[in-house]
Amino acid sequence: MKRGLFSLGGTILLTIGLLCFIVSLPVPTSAGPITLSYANFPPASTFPCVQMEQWKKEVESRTGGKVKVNTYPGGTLLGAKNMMDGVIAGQADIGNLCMAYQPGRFIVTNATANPLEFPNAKVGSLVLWDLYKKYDPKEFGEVKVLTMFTTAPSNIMSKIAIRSLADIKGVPLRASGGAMEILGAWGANPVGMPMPETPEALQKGVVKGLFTSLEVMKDFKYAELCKYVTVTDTVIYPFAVVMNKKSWDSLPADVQKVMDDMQREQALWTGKYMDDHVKESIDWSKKTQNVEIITLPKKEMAKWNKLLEPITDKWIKDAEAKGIPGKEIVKDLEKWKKKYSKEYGG
Ligand code: DTR
Repeated sequence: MKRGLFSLGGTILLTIGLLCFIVSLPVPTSAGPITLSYANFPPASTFPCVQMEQWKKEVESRTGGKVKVNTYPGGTLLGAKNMMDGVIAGQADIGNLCMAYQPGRFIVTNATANPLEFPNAKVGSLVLWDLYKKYDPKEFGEVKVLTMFTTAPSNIMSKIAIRSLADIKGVPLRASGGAMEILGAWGANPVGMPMPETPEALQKGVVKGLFTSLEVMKDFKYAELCKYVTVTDTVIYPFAVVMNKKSWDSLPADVQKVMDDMQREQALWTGKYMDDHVKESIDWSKKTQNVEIITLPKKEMAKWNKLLEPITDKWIKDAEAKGIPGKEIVKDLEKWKKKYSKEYGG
């Protein structure tokens, strides 16, 4: 009897012990992948969103599915003007912004929006990345920068034929940031607005054209309204992809390494995509939309370029007045432009 009770007691204790042990075991969390939200302002078909989907594909693949990126094109999560502050506030983990929309806030990186005759987006993007890496501008201090890239050089797309400075005089044309200064120097009437607002402004006749890279003739179907392109190959627009600092700090080291290893690679990938896509867009515009490509005679082009000379000097003066080494920065941009033009075409 005693032995029976004793073994019963032992069994109960054992059972309790076992239960306690089981309860103390950590609950296997079906945590699944780390999920990140990525906001973008223009429509899904445009180059900043093509880059976003490429980055998503690469990160998900290179992390072996440890990370899942949910993308929000077309301003569905954050728009062109509140992208940076939205990411800083954590409304999105990641966001793509165009620094040209806030020239007073992003002074250093908008140095690339001076008329420095960058030959294409590959060279522009690699130069922008070197600029960011060397000067580490404080305006990006509250975020983690994942990559930067630029557009291809800008040209005039218009409803009316512009063949001379006389033709462009007083014509309302859409642009942003440094490109506004250039239109003003040529005597046009620059009208500033982010890209997504441009289709309506063209439809309503608020503007008679726009001044940016030519892939938009296809991606935004501007070729249906603008039957003329005046080739100037002038200013590029700088972009950045930024991440909320807390979101970045919460990532495992191996995931951070994957993203860091893609920074410069993505700058070049996007430059290549942009340059190739501009060629496709021009061909499509000429063949299917009967667009006329106007090349200015050398003498005429020289007159246009002459008017732009004061712009970079003014940018340097304004930057130096704010304690930013404007002169040194422009010297570096010219040096890096020369270096990358050798490899990526001038
Ligand atoms: N920031 C630009 C540059 C630009 C060129 N192509 C696209 C496509 C989608 C958004 C922006 C851009 C501009 O506003 O012109």
